[in-house]
Amino acid sequence: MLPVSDWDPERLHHMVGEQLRQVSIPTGGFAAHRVVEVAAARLASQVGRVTVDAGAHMLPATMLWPVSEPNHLLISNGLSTMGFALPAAIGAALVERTRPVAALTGDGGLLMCLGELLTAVRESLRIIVVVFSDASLSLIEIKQQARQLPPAGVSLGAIDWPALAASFGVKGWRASGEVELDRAVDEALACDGPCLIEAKIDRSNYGATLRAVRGG
Ligand SMILES: Cc1ncc(C[n+]2csc(CCOP(=O)(O)OP(=O)(O)O)c2C)c(N)n1
Ligand SMILES: [Mg+2]
Repeated sequence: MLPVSDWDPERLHHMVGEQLRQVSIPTGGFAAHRVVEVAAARLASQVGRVTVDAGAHMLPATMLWPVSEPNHLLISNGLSTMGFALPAAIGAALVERTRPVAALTGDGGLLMCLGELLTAVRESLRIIVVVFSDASLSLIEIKQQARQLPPAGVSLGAIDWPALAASFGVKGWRASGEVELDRAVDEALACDGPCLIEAKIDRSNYGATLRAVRGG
């Protein structure tokens, strides 16, 4: 029998609420936490597993995606390697083919492993890739800003993600707001192979989120 917990449920409830608030700082545009919430509202009950890459987007993604079963959110914890979400989603989709897998990834991380999309195509794996498109290695950019350094080596430049997906024979959508994302997710659920949704985000709250979560 487990010993009686000495955790204070009220304090715990307060702490969780505070952490959720820290990753949900509103912006004037389409913020990453809203991407997670809108995508999860439709997808969380439909997908077998969700995978998350490394970067600023992982803070709202891991905190806000509802997970009801052990091992259903996969992330490279500790080493936090980029380029993890898509290959991990391929593994998860091979293990369980009945339900789709959601892969939540930054644009930088996806670029590191994009060739794997061809593997997913070849194996007809139902993977819904959601790219947090901010044309930046945001987590590193924020750390540079925190040290009052000018941005260096963090800008990705423009990428037409739906066109890139199409060149792989993969269906793609661009969502710049909640209604577009909701519609794209709905259509993505009907795909019988991999597909890709570019969520064009406003990353202006990442600095405040990171300061709140990590204290600097
Ligand atoms: C293989 C690897 N290289 C470098 C890093 C260091 N790193 C952590 S987050 C990050 C930027 C991630 O950019 P992106 O994928 O666009 O996500 P964003 O931070 O913009 O959400 C980098 C370079 C890493 N974690 N893994
Ligand atoms: Mg990025």
